[in-house]
Amino acid sequence: MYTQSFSVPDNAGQKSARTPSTENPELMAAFDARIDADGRIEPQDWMPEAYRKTLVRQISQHAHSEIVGMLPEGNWISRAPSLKRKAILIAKVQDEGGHGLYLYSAAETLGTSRDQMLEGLHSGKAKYSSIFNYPTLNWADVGVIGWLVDGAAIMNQIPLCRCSYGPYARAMVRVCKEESFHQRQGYEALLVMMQGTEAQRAMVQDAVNRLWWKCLAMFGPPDADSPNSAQGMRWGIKRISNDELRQKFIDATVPQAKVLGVTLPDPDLKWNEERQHHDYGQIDWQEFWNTVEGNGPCNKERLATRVKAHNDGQWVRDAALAYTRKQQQRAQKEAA
Ligand code: FAQ
Repeated sequence: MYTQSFSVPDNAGQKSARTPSTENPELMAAFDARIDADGRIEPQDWMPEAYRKTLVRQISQHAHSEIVGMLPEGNWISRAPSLKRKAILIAKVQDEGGHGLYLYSAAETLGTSRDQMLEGLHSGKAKYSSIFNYPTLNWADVGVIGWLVDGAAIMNQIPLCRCSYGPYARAMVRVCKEESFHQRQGYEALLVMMQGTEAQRAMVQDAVNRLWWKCLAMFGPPDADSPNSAQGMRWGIKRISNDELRQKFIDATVPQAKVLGVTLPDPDLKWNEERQHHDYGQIDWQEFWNTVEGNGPCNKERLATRVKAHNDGQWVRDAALAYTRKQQQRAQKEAA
């Protein structure tokens, strides 16, 4: 269960004296009692290594998703159809970068360094959301990312604001506010296109057709095939299951699609009076796993772009470190 792609060394988090043996039954009982009482765990608190490891896995994957998620939309900054859309898109992509940074900071409080996490991403060992391995072929894709991808991200992230790990939960509050703006801007951009020409309407429908099923897969495998869910729920990291969130997203999106005037590409999508939910068709899980395993249409391109950006930015990190060293030397001289 803990053989995740981002493998945290077994001694991660044991650097500080605050982490006694995981065998200590008293500490374990106190931890369990806090979780049972729906309390928060903070970085200085004792926690079982498996809890720490799960959080590093999830938070770092989440951070990587935000950072890699900048790429499909970033491709459109230079091709946005107006100055207004360009300004909005620059701000949105910048927000996603900010989310990545809050999340890396939250994961660092668990005793894993940012360099370790980035190494996981750049070497292809770490996972990030499957959705960002698909191409953005036309301008409507940018609107659909806002409407559906950010929409799915919010549905998944609102419950994370109540996650048992304090730094992650607090980061999620701001992230969700910003994602909510992103979702609305995407929907508004699509509404404008749908009131435009026949060609614009066709572009929106094409983008929805290509991205709908990929967005449903963002919530992760069905509950029955989700190895991390049971323990994640027990620890109050996950509050709502993958399938339940997927269902909530579908139920919320169907009326929005109607207002927009697009057809969701699923002939089996229909309201079920008895369940009080929409029934929907089969997600292609084989295609999902193929993408998660690195073989989706854009995996290699996304990683190569990310690694190049990191390497190209080395001089900025070097300059910042040199500046800090100089400041420290100056302060020491003045204090002497
Ligand atoms: N893609 O046992 P579960 C965004 C993996 S942010 C790739 O169900 P868990 C913002 C999973 O890691 C989007 N891999 O796992 C934005 C696990 O593998 P592992 C990201 C996936 O953790 C918008 C294995 O499958 N959001 O979009 C995916 O209990 C627009 C078994 O799965 C988050 O990361 C997937 N879709 O539940 C940016 C939210 N699904 O690690 C730019 C936080 C599953 O054992 C533009 N994360 N896997 O090797 C979560 O809520 C959870 O981690 C889940 C997965 C729900 C994603």
